[in-house]
Amino acid sequence: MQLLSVILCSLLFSFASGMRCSSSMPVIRQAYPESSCIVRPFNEIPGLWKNGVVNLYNFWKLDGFKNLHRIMLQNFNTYGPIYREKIGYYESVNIIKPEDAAILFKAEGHYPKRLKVEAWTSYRDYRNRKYGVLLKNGEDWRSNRVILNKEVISLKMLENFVPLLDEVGQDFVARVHKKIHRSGQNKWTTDLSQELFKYALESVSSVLYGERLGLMLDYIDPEAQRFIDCITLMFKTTSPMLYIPPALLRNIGAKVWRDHVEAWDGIFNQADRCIQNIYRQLRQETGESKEYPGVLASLLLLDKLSIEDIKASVTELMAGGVDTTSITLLWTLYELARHPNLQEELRAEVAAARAESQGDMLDMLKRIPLVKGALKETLRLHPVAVSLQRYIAEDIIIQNYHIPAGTLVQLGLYAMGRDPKVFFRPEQYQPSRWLRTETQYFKSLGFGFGPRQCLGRRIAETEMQIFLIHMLENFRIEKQRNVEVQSTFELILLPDKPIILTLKPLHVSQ
Ligand code: HC9
Repeated sequence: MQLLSVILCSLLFSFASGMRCSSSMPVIRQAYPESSCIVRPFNEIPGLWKNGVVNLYNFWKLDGFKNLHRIMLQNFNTYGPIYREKIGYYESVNIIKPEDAAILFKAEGHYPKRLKVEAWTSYRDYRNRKYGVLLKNGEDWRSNRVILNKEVISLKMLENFVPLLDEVGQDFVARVHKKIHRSGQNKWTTDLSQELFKYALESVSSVLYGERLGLMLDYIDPEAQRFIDCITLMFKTTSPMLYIPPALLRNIGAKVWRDHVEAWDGIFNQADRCIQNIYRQLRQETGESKEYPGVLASLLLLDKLSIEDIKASVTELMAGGVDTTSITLLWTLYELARHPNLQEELRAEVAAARAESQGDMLDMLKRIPLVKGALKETLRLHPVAVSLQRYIAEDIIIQNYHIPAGTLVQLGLYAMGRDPKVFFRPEQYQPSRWLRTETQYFKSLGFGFGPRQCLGRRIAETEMQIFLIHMLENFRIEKQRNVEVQSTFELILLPDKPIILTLKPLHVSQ
């Protein structure tokens, strides 16, 4: 409480000077001449944006740090499909409609920029570490991103990634069978989150480094476990710093800043170890090997980015690939446990795909539209990111309001996913809704959009699809009755309580 008042006072002094985007008279673009008479100025957008400090206090009283997604939803209910807001030093215009998302992304310019997460840039500056593509902007971002795209997100790479990811998927299944066997009850009831963290880290590492960390074994490297814990802590400590400047927290020696630094230190130390290891091996290696060596070695051999740039982006991919995919898989298993008939339908699709592709995994992945729909459906109801944002590069008009270039505009992804005007019966988990192509226009945005979308997308999607294939082929997923789980915001959305699931083997013991 005392800390909060210190912060509020300092904020009052440092930010009383007002808004970041000064709104001069609206400059209406030539493209909208006939509507210019009804376009309303920026200052008339409804919402609470006049006093960031008061709003921060109210936000804090509502436990907003944890409830951001629910507060956004409520704001759309109060103000309609567009509202303006300022909390602490965080100022934005919020939108919810797919057609408005289309306008937003058309105005993102050549160098799309999302909200600057100052906690992350402050840490890099503080420790003198390079930004990777996650944090870079402008031409530096573009030139790095173009090279990384070819090695990380291009469809061509799937043939390299799939065998690596399939092996991890098979090992996960073997591990679950072992746990079931050990339980002596022919089933395993547990909170799978720790297991899924390990699965996700093992998967992303095998793609990045072409090597296994060994996390599917009984004894695991304590450093790898520490890495996992550091990522969770890093996300958790980021959210308050969205509203309160990290420089301020650092000056007053706040615990949240110290924890944040400790978390990133742990992440970078582990990633540095993995990277050094591959680097050393590459230098000792003689002759060409034909096998795919992983993203990191490919980038080093390609020799188009500096080693420091490669290290920064590879670390980001490694850190960004753990909680995000594992939580999405956990939600998916939870939904499958709640919908046994759907689970059977998916299982039938997977069995048919297996037969038709004669077990060739790359081919199989092209034959599972409903499984892919399930993942989209999970990201609709339980998105990792509550919102997508861009600082717009040009003036736009949304919902008849003029929004000047440079403004931070956010699409409320969580709110959109639950809006009955956008999705028919939004409360229902229905993967088949994604099989109809006409309904998809700017609605499936779980990985973002355009050139700034998630770089890890292809790895994440493939890793999750392969996981579901193996799980559906081997286990029936059940849950305890009557436990409703909701989301809580810790920079990414997480389940607010442990999800306890029961896995039962489909076939008599192996
Ligand atoms: C969180 O209001 C809510 O894989 C804020 C706006 C915001 C900005 C940046 C977003 C963040 C939200 C959610 C988490 C995101 C992040 C950008 C990248 C991160 C989407 C919506 C992903 C989960 C990345 C994390 C990478 C890692 C190395 C930290």
